[in-house]
Amino acid sequence: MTDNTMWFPHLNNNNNKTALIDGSISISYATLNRCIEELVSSLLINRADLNEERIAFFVPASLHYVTALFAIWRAGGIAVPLNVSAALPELEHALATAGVTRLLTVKEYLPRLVDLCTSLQIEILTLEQPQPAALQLPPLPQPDRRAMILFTSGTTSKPKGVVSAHKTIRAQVRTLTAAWAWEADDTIPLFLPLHHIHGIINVLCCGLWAGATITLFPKFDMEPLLQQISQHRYSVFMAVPTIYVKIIMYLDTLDAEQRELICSGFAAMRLNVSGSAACPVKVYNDWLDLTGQTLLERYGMTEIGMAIANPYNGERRAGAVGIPLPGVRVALFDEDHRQITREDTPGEIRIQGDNVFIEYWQNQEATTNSFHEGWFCTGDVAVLESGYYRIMGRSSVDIIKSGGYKLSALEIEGTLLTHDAIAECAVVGVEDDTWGEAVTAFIVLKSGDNLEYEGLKVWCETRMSPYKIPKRMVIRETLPRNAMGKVTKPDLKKLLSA
Ligand code: MCA
Ligand code: AMP
Repeated sequence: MTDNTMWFPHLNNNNNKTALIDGSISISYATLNRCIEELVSSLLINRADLNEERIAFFVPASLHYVTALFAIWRAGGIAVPLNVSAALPELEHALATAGVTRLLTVKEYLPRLVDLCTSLQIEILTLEQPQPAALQLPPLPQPDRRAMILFTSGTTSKPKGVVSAHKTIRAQVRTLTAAWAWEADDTIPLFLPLHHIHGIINVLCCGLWAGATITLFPKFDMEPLLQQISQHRYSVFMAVPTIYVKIIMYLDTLDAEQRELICSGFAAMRLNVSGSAACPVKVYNDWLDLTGQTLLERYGMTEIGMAIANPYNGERRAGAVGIPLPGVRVALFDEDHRQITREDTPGEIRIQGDNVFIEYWQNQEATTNSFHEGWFCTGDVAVLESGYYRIMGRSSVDIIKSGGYKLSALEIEGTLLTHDAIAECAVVGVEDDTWGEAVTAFIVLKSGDNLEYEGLKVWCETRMSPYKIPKRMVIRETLPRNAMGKVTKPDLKKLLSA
């Protein structure tokens, strides 16, 4: 097997080591591989290769999720993992944009999906019983073959589909498994959402590539998770800053003995990683005091996987994201596209390397606009200080990071504007100790209309994912605008702090 066609080396029918723990069930690599092969065969009935057919799956973290992802890859399709907490309009956007033709799910979710799939002419298959088929395995997918579409919010009103090829995913996984010394003895809990890179690549794919054992949680569930941690079940822990904040707050509610049991579980691990949003220096210090663990903070993005990280061996600097990961080229540029070579001068982070995605799905304009002279332009601003990058912010006020999720203010505004009582609105992220930024909606009502926050929240529930729903609503007579008529969002933020 050449390097270019390398498949997950531990996934084979003779490996009896535990790959996944799903509730009370342990699943070996051999069993997982057989499930994948069965589903590959069932997806391929009457054809030799899926030829980049887009197959979506709406499945919580489970053996079924992992089987679906790997079977679609192995059969030559493009995997479209869906957010299981998404509202119907968001699902419709993802399915229609990606041109999905089949959707895999579990019986429990059928009622939620049937009407939508019927209207989009998408065939639904349930994973509990894949269609029996004679075993057939096509050749391993070629490295340039498109493998996955993940939807990411940004500076447009609707999320864009980020397309990664097999070689992209392989580069991301191999870089991280080497940089963070993943090994088959590792054990890791996976409680992050499985429609984003952090859960899919950093935890699931890296763990399976290394032959490690991954315990699946349907979501972040503090008490059962910490109970297992107090039993020293894990060697590696990866989370967003909000999760560290929540654990620190929870530990504070416990008596000294209970707290010590949990902290000793973290202390015994070999690695705790924080990412997806800035880790406040206070959280880094509190975590060190409580557990003795020096958090390894890293920086990434759906379009590039992980790009910059504090070293596994070496100084892990609080408030900094570290140095470029092996194989990733990082440079800062000023607004005139001149590369910045001096330290202490802020600039936009631009990235090159095999880790970079190939395109936004069927959106040539967005793809072209996001690259400059071969560099992917992240929109994040950083500065190099004594050899380490420190993130200073983003070039757009329309991107909000809440609990690790990247949200588009424009997308939320677009939905709010369809409310009968709302005449104008502007959404901003307001600094928040738990969420990083809290979604805040400034609203001008139509004349004579009323709106209570609770009513707005209920209205939002069928129209957007729960984590996009504004945490706060401010009713205003007008919105501050500049001479061009554009809402001046920094002024809105100042209004709140005043
Ligand atoms: C839940 N809620 C939120 C969020 N999550 N509100 C704002 N922002 C959020 N992120 C709301 C719920 O709607 C609910 O509202 C209340 O908070 C409690 O919900 P619950 O589900 O109990 O919260 P939780 O389980 O504590 O969830 C917090 C969480 C979760 C575990 C931090 O948001 C999470 O898993 N975040 C990780 C996202 C992630 O993986 N991002 C990576 C993207 P109410 O009470 O009103 O009903 S990939 C990426 O960024 C790049 C590649 C990278 O660098 O990694
Ligand atoms: P996403 O599009 O969901 O992949 O989110 C990627 C964005 O998360 C990046 O563009 C950054 O703005 C942000 N991000 C990720 N890691 C960090 C970090 N360690 N510090 C600050 N921001 C981060």
